[in-house]
Amino acid sequence: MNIGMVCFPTYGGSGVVATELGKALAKKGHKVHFMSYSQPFRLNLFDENLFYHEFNVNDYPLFEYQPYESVLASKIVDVAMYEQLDVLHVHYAIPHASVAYMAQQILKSKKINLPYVTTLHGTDITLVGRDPAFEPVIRFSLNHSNALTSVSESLKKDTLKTFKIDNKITVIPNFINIKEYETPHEHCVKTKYAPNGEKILVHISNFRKVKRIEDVVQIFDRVKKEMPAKLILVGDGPEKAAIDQLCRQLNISHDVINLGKIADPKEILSVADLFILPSETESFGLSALEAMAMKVPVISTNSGGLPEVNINGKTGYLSDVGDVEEMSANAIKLLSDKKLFNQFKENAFAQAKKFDIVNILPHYEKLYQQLVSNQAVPA
Ligand code: GMT
Repeated sequence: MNIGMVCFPTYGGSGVVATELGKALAKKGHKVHFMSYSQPFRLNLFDENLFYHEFNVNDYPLFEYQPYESVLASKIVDVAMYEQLDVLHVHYAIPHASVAYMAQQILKSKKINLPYVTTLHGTDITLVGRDPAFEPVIRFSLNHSNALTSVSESLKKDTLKTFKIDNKITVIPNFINIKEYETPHEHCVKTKYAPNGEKILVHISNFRKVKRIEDVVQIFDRVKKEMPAKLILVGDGPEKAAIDQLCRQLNISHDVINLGKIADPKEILSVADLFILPSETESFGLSALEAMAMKVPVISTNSGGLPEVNINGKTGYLSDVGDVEEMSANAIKLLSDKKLFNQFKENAFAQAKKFDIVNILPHYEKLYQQLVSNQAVPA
Protein backbone atom coordinates (compact mmCIF):
# COMPACT_ATOMS: atom_id res chain seq x y z
CA MET A 1 0.00 0.00 0.00
CA ASN A 2 0.98 3.65 -0.45
CA ILE A 3 0.36 5.33 2.88
CA GLY A 4 0.48 9.06 3.68
CA MET A 5 1.48 9.83 7.28
CA VAL A 6 0.93 13.23 8.92
CA CYS A 7 2.23 14.09 12.39
CA PHE A 8 3.84 16.85 14.40
CA PRO A 9 7.61 16.54 14.08
CA THR A 10 8.35 17.93 17.56
CA TYR A 11 9.31 15.98 20.69
CA GLY A 12 6.11 14.28 21.75
CA GLY A 13 4.52 10.87 21.85
CA SER A 14 2.25 11.27 18.83
CA GLY A 15 5.20 12.03 16.53
CA VAL A 16 7.11 9.05 17.94
CA VAL A 17 4.17 6.69 17.38
CA ALA A 18 3.62 7.95 13.81
CA THR A 19 7.31 7.63 12.97
CA GLU A 20 7.79 4.17 14.47
CA LEU A 21 4.59 2.99 12.79
CA GLY A 22 5.78 4.33 9.43
CA LYS A 23 9.17 2.65 9.84
CA ALA A 24 7.57 -0.69 10.70
CA LEU A 25 5.15 -0.47 7.75
CA ALA A 26 8.05 0.36 5.42
CA LYS A 27 9.93 -2.73 6.65
CA LYS A 28 6.89 -4.79 5.68
CA GLY A 29 7.06 -3.44 2.14
CA HIS A 30 4.51 -0.61 2.26
CA LYS A 31 5.55 2.77 0.88
CA VAL A 32 5.16 5.40 3.57
CA HIS A 33 5.11 9.13 2.77
CA PHE A 34 5.60 11.45 5.75
CA MET A 35 4.40 15.05 5.42
CA SER A 36 5.51 17.62 7.93
CA TYR A 37 7.00 21.12 8.24
CA SER A 38 10.26 19.65 9.52
CA GLN A 39 11.63 16.16 9.73
CA PRO A 40 10.09 14.15 12.61
CA PHE A 41 12.89 13.69 15.13
CA ARG A 42 12.95 9.89 15.03
CA LEU A 43 12.68 9.62 11.25
CA ASN A 44 15.86 8.33 9.65
CA LEU A 45 15.40 7.76 5.98
CA PHE A 46 17.66 4.79 5.28
CA ASP A 47 14.86 2.69 3.90
CA GLU A 48 13.82 2.51 0.27
CA ASN A 49 10.14 2.55 1.30
CA LEU A 50 10.26 5.69 3.46
CA PHE A 51 9.72 9.14 1.95
CA TYR A 52 9.59 12.57 3.45
CA HIS A 53 7.75 15.55 1.92
CA GLU A 54 8.44 18.81 3.68
CA PHE A 55 6.27 21.89 3.32
CA ASN A 56 7.04 25.48 4.25
CA VAL A 57 4.62 27.66 6.10
CA ASN A 58 5.82 30.99 4.74
CA ASP A 59 6.09 34.07 6.85
CA TYR A 60 4.00 36.76 5.11
CA PRO A 61 3.52 40.17 6.77
CA LEU A 62 -0.26 40.09 6.32
CA PHE A 63 -0.58 36.90 8.33
CA GLU A 64 -0.25 37.27 12.05
CA TYR A 65 -1.01 33.52 12.20
CA GLN A 66 0.47 31.38 9.47
CA PRO A 67 -1.98 29.25 7.42
CA TYR A 68 -0.51 25.85 8.44
CA GLU A 69 -3.73 24.00 7.60
CA SER A 70 -3.97 25.30 4.02
CA VAL A 71 -0.35 24.51 3.24
CA LEU A 72 -0.62 21.02 4.72
CA ALA A 73 -3.89 20.29 2.87
CA SER A 74 -2.23 21.36 -0.40
CA LYS A 75 0.75 19.12 0.32
CA ILE A 76 -1.53 16.15 1.01
CA VAL A 77 -3.39 16.75 -2.26
CA ASP A 78 -0.11 16.99 -4.16
CA VAL A 79 1.42 13.86 -2.61
CA ALA A 80 -1.83 11.91 -2.92
CA MET A 81 -2.04 12.68 -6.65
CA TYR A 82 1.57 12.18 -7.61
CA GLU A 83 2.48 9.32 -5.31
CA GLN A 84 -0.93 7.68 -5.68
CA LEU A 85 -1.66 7.31 -2.00
CA ASP A 86 -4.12 4.59 -1.09
CA VAL A 87 -4.79 5.84 2.41
CA LEU A 88 -3.89 8.77 4.67
CA HIS A 89 -3.15 8.41 8.39
CA VAL A 90 -3.19 11.59 10.47
CA HIS A 91 -1.94 11.72 14.05
CA TYR A 92 -3.36 14.21 16.58
CA ALA A 93 -6.87 15.46 15.89
CA ILE A 94 -6.12 19.18 16.00
CA PRO A 95 -5.84 20.37 13.28
CA HIS A 96 -4.92 17.26 11.30
CA ALA A 97 -8.38 15.64 11.18
CA SER A 98 -9.98 18.71 9.62
CA VAL A 99 -7.02 19.18 7.27
CA ALA A 100 -7.42 15.58 6.11
CA TYR A 101 -11.12 16.19 5.49
CA MET A 102 -10.33 19.30 3.44
CA ALA A 103 -7.72 17.43 1.35
CA GLN A 104 -10.18 14.58 0.83
CA GLN A 105 -12.84 16.96 -0.50
CA ILE A 106 -10.39 18.61 -2.91
CA LEU A 107 -9.30 15.19 -4.17
CA LYS A 108 -12.92 14.12 -4.51
CA SER A 109 -13.44 17.02 -6.95
CA LYS A 110 -10.65 15.45 -9.02
CA LYS A 111 -12.36 12.05 -8.83
CA ILE A 112 -9.73 10.68 -6.45
CA ASN A 113 -10.75 8.76 -3.34
CA LEU A 114 -8.45 9.14 -0.33
CA PRO A 115 -9.81 7.56 2.86
CA TYR A 116 -8.21 8.81 6.07
CA VAL A 117 -7.59 7.42 9.54
CA THR A 118 -7.41 9.82 12.48
CA THR A 119 -5.51 8.64 15.55
CA LEU A 120 -6.32 10.43 18.79
CA HIS A 121 -3.31 10.69 21.08
CA GLY A 122 -4.36 12.45 24.25
CA THR A 123 -4.02 16.17 24.74
CA ASP A 124 -5.80 16.72 21.42
CA ILE A 125 -8.88 15.54 23.36
CA THR A 126 -8.10 15.92 27.07
CA LEU A 127 -6.48 19.39 27.08
CA VAL A 128 -6.49 21.38 23.83
CA GLY A 129 -9.62 19.62 22.61
CA ARG A 130 -11.57 20.69 25.69
CA ASP A 131 -11.40 24.30 24.50
CA PRO A 132 -14.97 25.00 23.27
CA ALA A 133 -13.48 27.14 20.49
CA PHE A 134 -12.48 23.93 18.67
CA GLU A 135 -15.65 21.92 19.36
CA PRO A 136 -17.59 22.19 16.06
CA VAL A 137 -14.52 21.52 13.93
CA ILE A 138 -13.26 18.61 16.03
CA ARG A 139 -16.65 16.93 16.28
CA PHE A 140 -17.24 17.30 12.54
CA SER A 141 -13.83 16.04 11.47
CA LEU A 142 -13.88 13.11 13.91
CA ASN A 143 -17.31 12.12 12.66
CA HIS A 144 -16.12 12.29 9.06
CA SER A 145 -12.87 10.34 9.54
CA ASN A 146 -13.16 7.08 7.61
CA ALA A 147 -11.63 5.40 10.63
CA LEU A 148 -10.99 6.76 14.09
CA THR A 149 -8.55 5.17 16.51
CA SER A 150 -7.49 6.02 20.04
CA VAL A 151 -4.38 4.84 21.86
CA SER A 152 -6.24 3.63 24.98
CA GLU A 153 -9.65 2.66 26.30
CA SER A 154 -9.47 5.62 28.63
CA LEU A 155 -8.96 8.06 25.75
CA LYS A 156 -11.84 6.48 23.87
CA LYS A 157 -14.10 7.07 26.89
CA ASP A 158 -12.87 10.67 27.27
CA THR A 159 -13.51 11.34 23.58
CA LEU A 160 -17.02 9.96 23.67
CA LYS A 161 -17.75 11.95 26.82
CA THR A 162 -16.31 15.23 25.54
CA PHE A 163 -17.51 15.19 21.94
CA LYS A 164 -20.50 12.85 21.88
CA ILE A 165 -19.53 11.72 18.39
CA ASP A 166 -21.38 9.05 16.39
CA ASN A 167 -18.32 7.58 14.66
CA LYS A 168 -16.91 4.29 15.93
CA ILE A 169 -13.59 4.49 17.80
CA THR A 170 -11.21 1.54 17.54
CA VAL A 171 -8.63 1.24 20.32
CA ILE A 172 -5.18 0.40 18.99
CA PRO A 173 -2.66 0.79 21.79
CA ASN A 174 0.78 2.29 21.39
CA PHE A 175 3.69 -0.06 20.91
CA ILE A 176 7.43 -0.60 21.17
CA ASN A 177 9.76 -2.82 19.17
CA ILE A 178 10.85 -5.22 21.89
CA LYS A 179 13.78 -6.52 19.83
CA GLU A 180 15.41 -3.10 20.02
CA TYR A 181 15.35 -3.34 23.81
CA GLU A 182 16.81 -6.82 23.99
CA THR A 183 20.06 -5.80 22.29
CA PRO A 184 22.69 -4.56 24.74
CA HIS A 185 23.04 -0.80 25.21
CA GLU A 186 26.58 -0.62 26.44
CA HIS A 187 27.55 2.91 25.48
CA CYS A 188 25.85 4.48 28.43
CA VAL A 189 27.73 3.26 31.46
CA LYS A 190 25.87 3.55 34.76
CA THR A 191 28.93 4.72 36.68
CA LYS A 192 29.10 7.85 34.51
CA TYR A 193 25.99 9.13 36.26
CA ALA A 194 26.14 7.23 39.52
CA PRO A 195 29.85 6.84 40.35
CA ASN A 196 29.12 5.62 43.89
CA GLY A 197 26.36 3.17 43.07
CA GLU A 198 23.56 5.68 43.61
CA LYS A 199 20.04 4.66 42.52
CA ILE A 200 19.03 6.36 39.29
CA LEU A 201 15.53 7.81 38.84
CA VAL A 202 14.61 8.93 35.33
CA HIS A 203 11.88 11.18 33.96
CA ILE A 204 11.37 11.87 30.26
CA SER A 205 8.86 14.36 28.88
CA ASN A 206 8.34 17.60 27.02
CA PHE A 207 8.18 19.49 30.31
CA ARG A 208 4.64 20.79 30.06
CA LYS A 209 2.52 21.54 33.16
CA VAL A 210 0.44 18.39 32.60
CA LYS A 211 3.54 16.28 33.41
CA ARG A 212 3.79 17.69 36.99
CA ILE A 213 7.57 17.57 36.97
CA GLU A 214 7.63 19.37 40.34
CA ASP A 215 6.25 16.08 41.73
CA VAL A 216 9.17 14.20 40.12
CA VAL A 217 11.55 16.51 41.97
CA GLN A 218 9.65 16.18 45.27
CA ILE A 219 9.67 12.37 44.98
CA PHE A 220 13.39 12.41 44.24
CA ASP A 221 14.04 14.70 47.20
CA ARG A 222 12.29 12.23 49.53
CA VAL A 223 14.08 9.19 48.03
CA LYS A 224 17.42 10.97 48.39
CA LYS A 225 16.80 11.45 52.09
CA GLU A 226 16.65 7.63 52.44
CA MET A 227 19.41 6.48 50.08
CA PRO A 228 22.07 7.89 47.73
CA ALA A 229 20.30 8.70 44.45
CA LYS A 230 20.54 10.66 41.22
CA LEU A 231 17.75 12.06 39.06
CA ILE A 232 18.14 12.16 35.27
CA LEU A 233 15.79 14.55 33.49
CA VAL A 234 15.42 14.05 29.73
CA GLY A 235 13.59 16.62 27.61
CA ASP A 236 12.88 20.31 27.69
CA GLY A 237 9.88 22.61 27.61
CA PRO A 238 7.99 25.44 29.30
CA GLU A 239 8.39 24.14 32.89
CA LYS A 240 12.16 23.66 32.74
CA ALA A 241 13.16 26.99 34.34
CA ALA A 242 10.74 26.49 37.27
CA ILE A 243 12.11 22.98 37.80
CA ASP A 244 15.71 24.25 37.89
CA GLN A 245 14.57 26.79 40.48
CA LEU A 246 12.88 24.14 42.62
CA CYS A 247 16.00 21.93 42.54
CA ARG A 248 18.09 24.90 43.74
CA GLN A 249 15.61 25.68 46.54
CA LEU A 250 15.75 22.05 47.71
CA ASN A 251 19.53 22.10 47.37
CA ILE A 252 19.58 18.98 45.20
CA SER A 253 20.82 20.45 41.88
CA HIS A 254 24.15 18.62 42.16
CA ASP A 255 22.30 15.30 42.04
CA VAL A 256 19.99 16.25 39.16
CA ILE A 257 21.37 15.61 35.69
CA ASN A 258 19.69 17.49 32.84
CA LEU A 259 20.27 15.83 29.49
CA GLY A 260 17.90 17.93 27.36
CA LYS A 261 16.20 16.50 24.30
CA ILE A 262 17.37 13.03 23.34
CA ALA A 263 15.78 11.43 20.29
CA ASP A 264 16.18 7.83 21.40
CA PRO A 265 16.15 7.31 25.18
CA LYS A 266 17.07 3.59 25.21
CA GLU A 267 20.64 4.11 26.39
CA ILE A 268 19.52 6.33 29.25
CA LEU A 269 16.79 3.89 30.22
CA SER A 270 19.35 1.11 30.30
CA VAL A 271 20.96 2.73 33.36
CA ALA A 272 17.70 3.62 35.12
CA ASP A 273 16.41 1.96 38.29
CA LEU A 274 13.00 3.64 38.33
CA PHE A 275 10.94 5.68 35.88
CA ILE A 276 8.77 8.46 37.34
CA LEU A 277 5.63 9.70 35.56
CA PRO A 278 3.34 11.67 37.90
CA SER A 279 1.20 13.24 35.13
CA GLU A 280 -2.07 15.06 35.70
CA THR A 281 -3.50 13.29 32.65
CA GLU A 282 -1.83 10.75 30.38
CA SER A 283 -3.80 9.02 27.67
CA PHE A 284 -1.29 6.17 27.44
CA GLY A 285 2.22 7.02 28.67
CA LEU A 286 4.47 5.83 25.87
CA SER A 287 7.58 6.87 27.82
CA ALA A 288 6.50 4.54 30.66
CA LEU A 289 6.11 1.67 28.19
CA GLU A 290 9.57 2.39 26.76
CA ALA A 291 10.98 2.25 30.31
CA MET A 292 9.21 -1.05 31.02
CA ALA A 293 10.58 -2.54 27.80
CA MET A 294 14.01 -1.80 29.29
CA LYS A 295 12.95 -3.60 32.51
CA VAL A 296 12.53 -0.39 34.47
CA PRO A 297 9.61 -0.38 36.96
CA VAL A 298 7.36 2.71 36.87
CA ILE A 299 6.07 4.98 39.62
CA SER A 300 3.13 6.84 38.09
CA THR A 301 -0.25 8.34 38.72
CA ASN A 302 -3.41 6.39 37.99
CA SER A 303 -4.74 9.00 35.59
CA GLY A 304 -6.07 8.36 32.08
CA GLY A 305 -4.69 5.30 30.32
CA LEU A 306 -1.75 4.71 32.68
CA PRO A 307 -3.47 1.77 34.46
CA GLU A 308 -3.72 0.06 31.04
CA VAL A 309 0.08 0.13 30.79
CA ASN A 310 1.53 0.15 34.31
CA ILE A 311 0.02 -2.52 36.56
CA ASN A 312 -0.22 -1.51 40.21
CA GLY A 313 1.86 -3.73 42.52
CA LYS A 314 3.29 -5.67 39.58
CA THR A 315 5.17 -3.53 37.07
CA GLY A 316 5.30 -0.49 39.36
CA TYR A 317 2.91 1.50 41.52
CA LEU A 318 0.08 3.91 40.73
CA SER A 319 -1.13 6.71 42.98
CA ASP A 320 -3.63 9.56 42.85
CA VAL A 321 -2.46 12.70 41.07
CA GLY A 322 -0.39 14.81 43.47
CA ASP A 323 0.06 12.11 46.12
CA VAL A 324 3.80 12.71 46.35
CA GLU A 325 4.02 11.01 49.75
CA GLU A 326 2.63 7.70 48.48
CA MET A 327 4.68 7.80 45.27
CA SER A 328 7.85 8.47 47.29
CA ALA A 329 7.05 5.69 49.78
CA ASN A 330 6.49 3.24 46.90
CA ALA A 331 9.75 4.27 45.22
CA ILE A 332 11.67 3.79 48.48
CA LYS A 333 9.99 0.42 49.11
CA LEU A 334 10.93 -0.89 45.65
CA LEU A 335 14.48 0.42 45.74
CA SER A 336 15.10 -1.05 49.19
CA ASP A 337 13.92 -4.60 48.49
CA LYS A 338 16.16 -6.31 45.95
CA LYS A 339 13.95 -9.38 45.54
CA LEU A 340 10.79 -7.30 45.02
CA PHE A 341 12.65 -4.95 42.69
CA ASN A 342 13.94 -7.79 40.48
CA GLN A 343 10.45 -9.30 40.32
CA PHE A 344 9.01 -5.93 39.21
CA LYS A 345 11.72 -5.62 36.54
CA GLU A 346 10.74 -8.97 35.03
CA ASN A 347 7.02 -8.14 35.32
CA ALA A 348 7.60 -4.80 33.57
CA PHE A 349 9.34 -6.51 30.68
CA ALA A 350 6.63 -9.18 30.38
CA GLN A 351 3.93 -6.49 30.33
CA ALA A 352 5.85 -4.44 27.71
CA LYS A 353 6.07 -7.50 25.45
CA LYS A 354 2.27 -7.43 25.10
CA PHE A 355 2.70 -4.07 23.34
CA ASP A 356 5.31 -5.34 20.90
CA ILE A 357 4.94 -3.95 17.39
CA VAL A 358 4.40 -7.44 15.96
CA ASN A 359 1.13 -7.61 17.92
CA ILE A 360 -0.04 -4.08 17.11
CA LEU A 361 0.98 -3.49 13.48
CA PRO A 362 -1.55 -5.98 11.99
CA HIS A 363 -4.40 -3.92 13.52
CA TYR A 364 -3.34 -0.85 11.55
CA GLU A 365 -2.72 -2.86 8.38
CA LYS A 366 -6.19 -4.42 8.67
CA LEU A 367 -7.77 -1.01 9.13
CA TYR A 368 -6.02 0.44 6.06
CA GLN A 369 -6.99 -2.64 4.04
CA GLN A 370 -10.65 -2.25 5.02
CA LEU A 371 -10.64 1.40 3.94
CA VAL A 372 -8.83 0.73 0.67
CA SER A 373 -11.20 -2.07 -0.35
CA ASN A 374 -14.27 0.12 0.30
CA GLN A 375 -14.18 2.46 -2.68
CA ALA A 376 -17.12 4.63 -1.63
CA VAL A 377 -16.14 8.26 -1.13
CA PRO A 378 -17.83 9.56 2.04
CA ALA A 379 -20.43 12.31 1.65
O1 GMT B 1 2.27 14.37 26.27
C1 GMT B 1 3.13 14.16 25.42
O2 GMT B 1 4.23 13.72 25.73
C2 GMT B 1 2.88 14.49 23.99
C3 GMT B 1 1.62 13.93 23.49
C4 GMT B 1 1.59 13.97 22.00
O3 GMT B 1 0.51 13.83 21.48
O4 GMT B 1 2.58 14.15 21.31
O5 GMT B 1 1.49 12.62 24.03
C5 GMT B 1 0.24 12.00 24.02
O6 GMT B 1 0.36 10.96 23.05
C6 GMT B 1 1.27 9.91 23.39
C7 GMT B 1 1.35 8.97 22.22
O7 GMT B 1 0.13 8.40 21.91
C8 GMT B 1 0.79 9.23 24.67
O8 GMT B 1 1.68 8.17 25.01
C9 GMT B 1 0.78 10.27 25.80
O9 GMT B 1 0.25 9.66 26.96
C10 GMT B 1 -0.11 11.45 25.42
N1 GMT B 1 0.06 12.52 26.42
C11 GMT B 1 -0.92 12.88 27.24
O10 GMT B 1 -2.03 12.36 27.24
C12 GMT B 1 -0.58 13.96 28.21
